Amino acid sequence: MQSLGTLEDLPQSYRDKLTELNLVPLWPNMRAVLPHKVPSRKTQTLNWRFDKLRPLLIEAGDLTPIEKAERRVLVLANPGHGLANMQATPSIYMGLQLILPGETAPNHRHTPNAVRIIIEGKGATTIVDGEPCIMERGDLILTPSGKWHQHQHDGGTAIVWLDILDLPLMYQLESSWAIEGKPQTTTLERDKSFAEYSAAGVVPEFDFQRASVDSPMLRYPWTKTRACLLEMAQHYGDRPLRITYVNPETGSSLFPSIGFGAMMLRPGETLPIPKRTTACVFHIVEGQGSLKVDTNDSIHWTEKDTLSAPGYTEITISNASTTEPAFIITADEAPLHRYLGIF
Ligand code: 1HN
Repeated sequence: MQSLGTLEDLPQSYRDKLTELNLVPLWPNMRAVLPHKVPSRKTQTLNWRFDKLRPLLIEAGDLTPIEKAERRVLVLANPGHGLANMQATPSIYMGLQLILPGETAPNHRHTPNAVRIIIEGKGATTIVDGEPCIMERGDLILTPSGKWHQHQHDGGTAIVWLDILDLPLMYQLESSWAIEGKPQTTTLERDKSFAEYSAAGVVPEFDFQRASVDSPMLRYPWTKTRACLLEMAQHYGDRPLRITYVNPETGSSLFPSIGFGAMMLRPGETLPIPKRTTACVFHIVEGQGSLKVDTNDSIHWTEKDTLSAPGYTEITISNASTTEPAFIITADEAPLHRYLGIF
């Protein structure tokens, strides 16, 4: 590879004149923005262990009342991106949110798309544009770009969930903003959209929209996804057990930015995930095992943990149990990469 001229090769007086006119020579920076063969990646492989994190989240409940937080969240920040930038991957934000019994996280709407994956606790509801969505372990609750949402918790113990947003992307696009709203009144039946789309291949006749980029189904219950993976296992021999979450009307990803999926690892199974361009995150719903990225040391994971891994890597994920399956929810930037033609 040809080595290129550096900034220091240029006379200071010339560099000063460039700066004065807001100009930068490309050639000293060329290799940094366009490395040969493999892109540079800031995303580090890591595990935010739930057992370590949980006490700090519970402590946040004592330290900061909901009125002072709006959303009481500890952000899973990937140090590779700089902690203050609150990125798990280039375009994925993740955080663990705590709501105590009786609390309400007030109504608002914003440009970033969000999904919540429930980790523990029962009795909370997110109202999305008037529709109350029940929140149970492993469920995906969608609040697509622009939809009003508020959370309220009527259960007896703290509820904790994982928020996944395309916030870093929206922020980078200088398009991240929110509006606060008056508390919503419930205008639709509980889990209306889930009821309408609860049977694959069947859609409600009068509300069928076909073209929307947002999924019309707002709650994807874990019990259904888990049962589907177990059913697939009956038919799949030893092929990988993976599903993709889709908009039930269009078959496209839940959001244009982030794709969601789930996988089941059979007892003792090791699944190689072929090299792909996108960074990804893993949330462990059930089980324990390890994650290996390229030739790095394996990272151990267990139930409720959340992990990240950079793109352009070979990932191997293994179930350490020889008797129980493991279930994992994944999120990645594949929809965006496909749109850009780089996947
Ligand atoms: C947000 O609206 C929620 O609605 C959670 O629960 C986390 C992080 C950044 C920006 C908006 C929520 C968020 C957020």
